[in-house]
Amino acid sequence: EHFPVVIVGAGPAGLTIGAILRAAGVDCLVLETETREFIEQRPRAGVLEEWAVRGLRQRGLADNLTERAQLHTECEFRFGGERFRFSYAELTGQHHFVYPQQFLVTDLVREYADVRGGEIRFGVRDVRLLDLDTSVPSVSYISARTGQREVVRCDFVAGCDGARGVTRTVLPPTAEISRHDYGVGWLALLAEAPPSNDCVVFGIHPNGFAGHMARSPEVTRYYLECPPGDDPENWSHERVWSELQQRLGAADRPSLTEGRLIEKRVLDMHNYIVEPMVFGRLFLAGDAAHLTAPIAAKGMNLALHDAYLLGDALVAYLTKGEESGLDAYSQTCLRRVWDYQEFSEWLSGVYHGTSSGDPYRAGTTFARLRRLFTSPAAAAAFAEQYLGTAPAY
Ligand code: RFL
Repeated sequence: EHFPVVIVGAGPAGLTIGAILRAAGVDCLVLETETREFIEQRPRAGVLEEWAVRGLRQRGLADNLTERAQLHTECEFRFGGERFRFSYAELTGQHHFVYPQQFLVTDLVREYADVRGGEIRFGVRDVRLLDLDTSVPSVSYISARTGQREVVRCDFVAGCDGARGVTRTVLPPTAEISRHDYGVGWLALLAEAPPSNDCVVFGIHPNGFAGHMARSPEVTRYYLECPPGDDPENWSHERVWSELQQRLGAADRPSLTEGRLIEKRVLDMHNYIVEPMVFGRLFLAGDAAHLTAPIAAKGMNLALHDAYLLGDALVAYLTKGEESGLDAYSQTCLRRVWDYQEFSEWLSGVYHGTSSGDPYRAGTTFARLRRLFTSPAAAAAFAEQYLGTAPAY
């Protein structure tokens, strides 16, 4: 069996690449360890930048999103019992789209498989990559259907299997992996409760950071800074809501609307970046190549950025023999990755400075926050990075 491209992983990156290839008449196969039902319900990210949505629209992948996504124009910082509104749309004319990741994945699966006729093999196990440094690589896996190991030959492998995948593990020792550990954990929560504010809220509090992000009229995502490696069981319903009320409280606002917690997991906040994102005929995309802790809500956007570039570059090569897109792929992706990494680093300083127990870090945190609300230049710079700039190409 032979496919021009085998895509490992049916997340936003892999499915977008598949949809781009199918639209250009390039055949491909997607391999996914989970079931379709599982990936269509896995809640994660929710924030999409304008250029990322434009990219989906240009590729015919944003019909449902355009109808259902919420537009966000402001965010709010709360500290010292007060709240400070940051109206980024007013400053830049741009906004954020809020569209839960599982909705996007559902749309992409439908478009790739049901509309464009692409094949996905779900429930595969033990994916292995072979002969990547030749022009005839192959991928093997244990099939859910037959229980047997099956081998697919291909011209290219797209490694889109996320942070816990296997494609990154076959890189040679020459690949450089940079890591950064923020030294904090975030308790990621989903509450069956309507949002308690009309925009995203960042609580900067001596007890730790807290975040409030609408996901839908019925569900709200919350984050609570906690020690890395903390056990979610240490966080009872009562403790969670009491900390959220404290850390997100503002004197002139009613308390948060509480609800049942339907997700409660600790994320150890860390990042990694693989350079280059290419090894022979293997091209990594999305979290497989670079993990960005959800501090600045950038991960899904970066996954889409990679997917647009790799999808277009593979089409150009496989249909016209043009190599320039594939040659530039890693470098172009990494420029944006590092830019977003740097912003996450800056924002982490703001979120975690006052709870660090270090009065020096608390002092610089407040200086950053004051600057944001008193200096138009600082506000413009923040808005630009918070919203992400459109790619130049
Ligand atoms: P994904 O979405 O992880 O998809 C990878 C897919 O590969 C499958 N897989 C394999 N398939 C075959 N063989 C293997 N060996 C495999 N191993 C794994 C997996 O089952 C999965 O289906 O990666 P992709 O496509 O690169 O997309 C990246 C995004 O999912 C990720 O960056 C975001 O979710 C990060 N993120 C956020 N990003 C944002 O832009 N905005 C946010 O607000 C935001 N919030 C978040 C987040 C991530 C979170 N978690 C739990 C990691 C909030 C959370 C809580």
